[in-house]
Amino acid sequence: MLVRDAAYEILRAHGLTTIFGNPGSNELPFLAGMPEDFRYVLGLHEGAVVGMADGYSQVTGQPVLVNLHAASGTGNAMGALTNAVYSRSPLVLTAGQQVRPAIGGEAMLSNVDAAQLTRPLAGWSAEPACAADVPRSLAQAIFEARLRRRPSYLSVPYDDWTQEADPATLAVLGRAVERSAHPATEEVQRIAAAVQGAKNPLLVLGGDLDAAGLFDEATALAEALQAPVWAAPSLFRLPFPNRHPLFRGVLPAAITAVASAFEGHDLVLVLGAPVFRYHEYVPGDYAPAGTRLLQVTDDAEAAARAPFGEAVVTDPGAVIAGLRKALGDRSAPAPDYVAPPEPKAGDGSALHPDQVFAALRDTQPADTSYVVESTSTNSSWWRQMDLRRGGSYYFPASGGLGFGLPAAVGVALGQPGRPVTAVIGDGSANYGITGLWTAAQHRLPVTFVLLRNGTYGALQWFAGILDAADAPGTTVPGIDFTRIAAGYGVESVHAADADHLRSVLAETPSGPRLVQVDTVTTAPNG
Ligand code: TZD
Ligand code: CA
Repeated sequence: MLVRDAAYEILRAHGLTTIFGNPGSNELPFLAGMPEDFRYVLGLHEGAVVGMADGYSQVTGQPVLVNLHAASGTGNAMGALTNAVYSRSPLVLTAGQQVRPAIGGEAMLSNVDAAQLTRPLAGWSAEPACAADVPRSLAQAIFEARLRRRPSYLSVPYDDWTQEADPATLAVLGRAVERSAHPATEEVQRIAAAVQGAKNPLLVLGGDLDAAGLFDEATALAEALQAPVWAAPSLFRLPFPNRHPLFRGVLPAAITAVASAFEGHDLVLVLGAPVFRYHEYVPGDYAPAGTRLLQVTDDAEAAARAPFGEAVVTDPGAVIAGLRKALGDRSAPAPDYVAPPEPKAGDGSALHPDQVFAALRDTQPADTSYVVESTSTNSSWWRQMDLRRGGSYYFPASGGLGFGLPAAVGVALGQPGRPVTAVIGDGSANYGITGLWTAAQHRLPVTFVLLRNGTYGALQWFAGILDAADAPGTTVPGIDFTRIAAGYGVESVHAADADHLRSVLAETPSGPRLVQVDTVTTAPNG
């Protein structure tokens, strides 16, 4: 058996049969042997490749293979990798390396010091010391990604693939590595006692809960407790229905603002989130005196780096189940969902983002997965949307733009049958625009709503805060995305007004479509 055949057996055994990639010469000897039951999803830029793989991994919950070209392809992928780190997506990145005898002399396409290249983003990275160690190393890359819930990186010299595998090393083919992180009964009892003993407990729920399929369980827990719920700051997935009467919103990503939200609560229970992913730096006390914070996460690094509070590193799902049991059967009446306000109006020639999101809410199916990368429209979004199911919302987890458009492609590939709508700013779109081509090639029924305000709106808002209003480089006028879409083979339309937008969105797409709409610039908190 060749090293390459062993590699495909390992990938198949672990379910990595969809490969996202952009190949070069170093990768061809591997790809030449790709078996029939694998599919290769070609992306035209490595940022888009990783964004697609990230979306796919987030909806399937599984490791996904990413095939990059040497150091240059890896470099193009790095920005997108920052998002995969914070969404905890187990991507298995591989890059083709020059043949072994040529690496030291830095022949063209040598990946110099390859294992260092993706540090510190990749949780584990390596280049096998010899061809015989490639199968074991590939299995390790998969296990490392799964166990750490973090991307891993493997550089493989291309002369390795066609070497005969050492039969002894094929022992790795049958390996299974699973993590079981259930809390001890006493641990759950201790948390339950804290919650039941609290006068006014508050829940802070993170994106990890949605990733673990715990949206409904988290909702049931909050209802049993009748405790108010905030979503964790810098939210990348929604863990709770946003119009539920217990929902208070997404915590603002600043220390003092979070502390204010905790005012009057003697216990804050954080489930499935770091404490916390702040953004705007407003130093001060992390919490009011008298507020105890208890974090439950299976991310040991997130627990270790938190600046305050207690943490238990364990499976939040098991804790939720244990708490629900401890609380007994307190079935709450069906909640009255909070009605959205009237959308604000635009200025005649451009719509207010409220109007766009109200149109989405009223026209898109209730189970739509939204991938959002529009940074200045955050308040509008939560004001107008009504998301009641798990897997409804994806946002770039590190704030690295270029995720949204390709991730929508990956989400559609990973969950065929569930509608996907991407909401993308006219700034953000450019970082991942090549994803349109992949959507067209696969005829994916994704709606890309392009909000065109001609600005880097969020930057203009930030410029005000940072006393930098005269900073250059914050406008992006003159881009017609309908023509770009046409060039990539995606049907497109410019929605002239709110009624036109609604009638376009009401149609069920059979393939990808881009809907461009002019919007007024708003502030993320406005
Ligand atoms: N480059 C990358 C890869 N990520 C970033 N986050 C930025 C630059 C900086 N940036 C932001 O943080 S928001 C933003 C930029 C350029 C503006 C995005 O513009 P948009 O959305 O049109 O997508 P809004 O709604 O107009 O802000
Ligand atoms: Ca914009």
